[in-house]
Formats: sequence, C-alpha cells, structure tokens
Amino acid sequence: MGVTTVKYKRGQEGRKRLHTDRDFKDTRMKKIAILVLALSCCWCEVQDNGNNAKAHQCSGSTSCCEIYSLTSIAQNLAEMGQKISTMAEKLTLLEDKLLKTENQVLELRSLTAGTPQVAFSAALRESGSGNTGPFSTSTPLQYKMVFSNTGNGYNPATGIFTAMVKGMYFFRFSMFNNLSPVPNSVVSLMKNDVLLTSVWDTSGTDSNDMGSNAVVIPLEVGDNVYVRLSENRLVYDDGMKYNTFSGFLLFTM
Ligand SMILES: [Ca+2]
Repeated sequence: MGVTTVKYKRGQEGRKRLHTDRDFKDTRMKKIAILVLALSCCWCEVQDNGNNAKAHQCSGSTSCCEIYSLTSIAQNLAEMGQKISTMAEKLTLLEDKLLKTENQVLELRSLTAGTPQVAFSAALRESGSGNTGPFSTSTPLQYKMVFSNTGNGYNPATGIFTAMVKGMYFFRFSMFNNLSPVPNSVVSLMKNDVLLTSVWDTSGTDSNDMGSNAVVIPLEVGDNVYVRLSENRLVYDDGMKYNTFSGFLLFTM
C-alpha cells in the first residue's frame, strides 16, 4: 500500500493538504524558474555591454529576453491589480455613502412633498388643581399635559405651536372659568400677534362655566399659534382637564 493510498484514506482534509503542498511546490518551482531566467537575461545584458563578441550569442537567446519582458509585464500587471483593488475599496465606501444619502432624501421627501403628519393635543395641568393667573400682562397658557405631539410642532414649555409645514390647519381650545371669587376668565386663540377667536366669562354669580372655540386657518412655516390668557384674568383646572388646546394639519399648500 503506497503513501498516496494512506493519505487518501485520511479523507477530505488529507486531500486538501496534498493539494496545498502540491500548489506550494508548483508556485516555488515557478518562482525559481522565473528567477533563473531573469538572471540569465541579466547575464546576457552584461555580456552585451562588455563584450561585442559575445553579444551575438546573447542576441541569439530570444526566448530569454522574451521571458524577461514577460516578467516585467507581470510585475506591471501586479501593480495595476493592486491599484484596482484599492479603487474597488474606495468605490465600496462611496456606494455606502450614496445609499445613506438616498435614504436621507427619501425621509426628507416624506416630510415635505409627501404626507407630513402634524397633530397635537394638550391639557393645562399635569397634576393638582387651582387657578392659573392672574398676570399683569397677557400670557400664553402653557398646556403641560401632552396627549400627543406628532411632528413636535407644539412646545409644552411655552404653550406655542409652531408650523413647520405650510398648509391649512385646524385648532380648537376650551376654557373653564375660575371658581372664586367671581368668574373672571378671558382667553383668546392667537396667530402670532393677531387675535383669532375668544371665550369670555366675567360676570354673574354662576360658576363652573366653560366654553370653547375653533378656527381653520392657513399657516406659513414659522407661524405661531397659541392660547393667550388676557391680563388680570384667571382660569381654573384640575384632574378633570377642562382646559385643552389641540390642532392638526388638514392639508399642505
Ligand atoms: Ca357665566
């Protein structure tokens, strides 16, 4: 039983090792052959430069010089291959960047040219009960309890909704009057500095009154909408959440 048969029985791993050994030997033999031929060509060139008599012999060794040229070409090809590999890596990076940019463009289109989603709703108090006001100047009511705020157009820290999309909007607000000593509530829906609609309850001995109002208005990007409590007025609220401010985009323009 020969050595080859024994290695064959060792299975696929043994065959792979045999192939690897054979490839290694082949590669080593090729390198040695190329080196010998290259050295021969160098010797030919030296003789060509130093001895005209032997130059004739060298010029007769055509295959030697051809192989030398092939070796040079192979080296150039190897260098070009390295450059192409580097360029391929750069192309891969550029493709990744392009893909990310395309995704960002799609996201922006969904906000501007698609169907942007803008809607919010909030109540005045997050907890507790009592009056808000009076203040010496007209003041935006800050509706702290946010039910929804898709698009983040509403800011609970200021009570102001800011349009980030040009379009037609619907807004509604409600007011509950103060409980004591007498009703003294005036609130208005504002677009920037322009009063739009109001609710008023300032006289009589009745209490627990409330009212609401609404508008449909066009807004430009940057327009502010809020509910303003008039100077020296009050509203009341508690866990029942009587005072609310809501709005949403009907359609873009
Ligand atoms: Ca009343």
